[in-house]
Amino acid sequence: MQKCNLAVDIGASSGRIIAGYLQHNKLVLDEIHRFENEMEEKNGHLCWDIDGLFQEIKTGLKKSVEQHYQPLTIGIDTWAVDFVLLDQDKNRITDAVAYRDHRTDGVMEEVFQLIDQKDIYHETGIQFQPFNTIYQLFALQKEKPDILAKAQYFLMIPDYLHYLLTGKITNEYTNATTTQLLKATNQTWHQDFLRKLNIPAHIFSEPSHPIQSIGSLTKDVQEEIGFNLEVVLPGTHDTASAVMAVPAQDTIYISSGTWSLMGVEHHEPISTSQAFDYNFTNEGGVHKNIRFLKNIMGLWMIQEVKREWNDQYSFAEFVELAYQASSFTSKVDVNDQRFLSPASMKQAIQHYCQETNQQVPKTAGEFAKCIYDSLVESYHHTAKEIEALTGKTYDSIHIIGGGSKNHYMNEKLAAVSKKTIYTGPGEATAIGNLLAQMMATGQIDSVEQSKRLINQSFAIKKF
Ligand code: ADP
Ligand code: LRH
Repeated sequence: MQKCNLAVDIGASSGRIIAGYLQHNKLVLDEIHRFENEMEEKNGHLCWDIDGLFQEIKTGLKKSVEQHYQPLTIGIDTWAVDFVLLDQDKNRITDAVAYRDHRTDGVMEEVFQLIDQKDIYHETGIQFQPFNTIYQLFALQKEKPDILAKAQYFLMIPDYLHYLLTGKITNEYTNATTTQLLKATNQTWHQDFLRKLNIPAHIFSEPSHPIQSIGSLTKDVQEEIGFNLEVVLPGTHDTASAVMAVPAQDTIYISSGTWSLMGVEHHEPISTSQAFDYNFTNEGGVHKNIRFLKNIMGLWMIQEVKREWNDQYSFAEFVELAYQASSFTSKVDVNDQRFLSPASMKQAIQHYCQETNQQVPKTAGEFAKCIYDSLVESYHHTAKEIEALTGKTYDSIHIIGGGSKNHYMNEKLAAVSKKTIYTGPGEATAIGNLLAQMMATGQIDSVEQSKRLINQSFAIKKF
């Protein structure tokens, strides 16, 4: 039996359970289980199948033993901002509504009537996204005040999955920062904002920092899977775990998946008026550092086009089709809110091109090239904003996550940015999650050692 740590990494498009262990100064990964994740309509809202995700985690735990592993610890990370509420008996009283649901349409502006927008930014350092938890909670308060009145516990998605495993209530820090309800100065819940929005303060618990054990499995889970192990908090925000696995420190990174999260690691928040104008965020890092970055609409756009094409082409095939559509040059502003949750991504892109008097894409290759070129243009522009905001010039960009396999975009970004582009690892988020567990269990003792380990263990490509 090989001893290992288990990372559960669930992104908006898929989840995976990866076993990791150290061997000959290398981090070895083995994918135990992979499953789809998608939103579904439920009670009039777009929701995640949270019970289904928990089943997949238990399936992964059972498979790990069948595959001859002895897992010592497990930690879960997922996408940010979404949450559920529990009542006083710790029963779930809300669906896991997804951030692309339309319940937050126009809500951000209503909140600005109650709290000055600039105050929100200066106090929290978090960028404005219509789906931030603060706006989701306000939408819920308007739609179902009785539910908030009954609520006793606020749990973000990974907190809830950790609760189902252990029975322990935590509000993990890195993910809590994405609510836009934590004070940047002392990492406590913003009592004044909560009061102004009529959100009960008692549902939140003091944020727990990653790299610590939260307990072992409940009796029920132990009986079902047949063994016990410790649950260790990683950076439960997937992007926080991903940033831990950027192979270098003094570089711009792009965590490229459903979203493209582009930024730098910083020692303190930058919440100047220029950062406000450029809408940059200061999310909490695993080592209490700051993830200074911007959300860019990301590969969600090609995921949706792929789905509308009935999955006729794989992601790798879309990349090849983009090369073939070389004469197609139309581009869109990827951060236009129309692309956040459109009924049809293809139509949303076509309308944008029509409105801006550009050639309208029709073939799969034209759509792919339009999306990739537009994302690259946005990366190039964002790199300049990062340099202006930090007052530093960066020679390189590290691309991590599933999107780092898109060599069309990698080549294009190298050409337009004139920076060295490094790509990989593709499973950066799961790696960061594992590194946190290995730090908590004394297998790794410094950030430097973890960066060295990544470089020794994974092939990093250069463009
Ligand atoms: P998330 O965890 O945010 O759901 P991932 O990190 O798994 O996302 O990345 C998914 C994205 O990676 C897909 O949208 C796709 O565009 C890209 N991708 C995955 N495999 C390939 C491939 N073989 N070639 C090109 N792109 C790929
Ligand atoms: C990426 C991510 C991102 C958030 C978004 C909701 O998966 O966590 O950092 O902004 O999902």
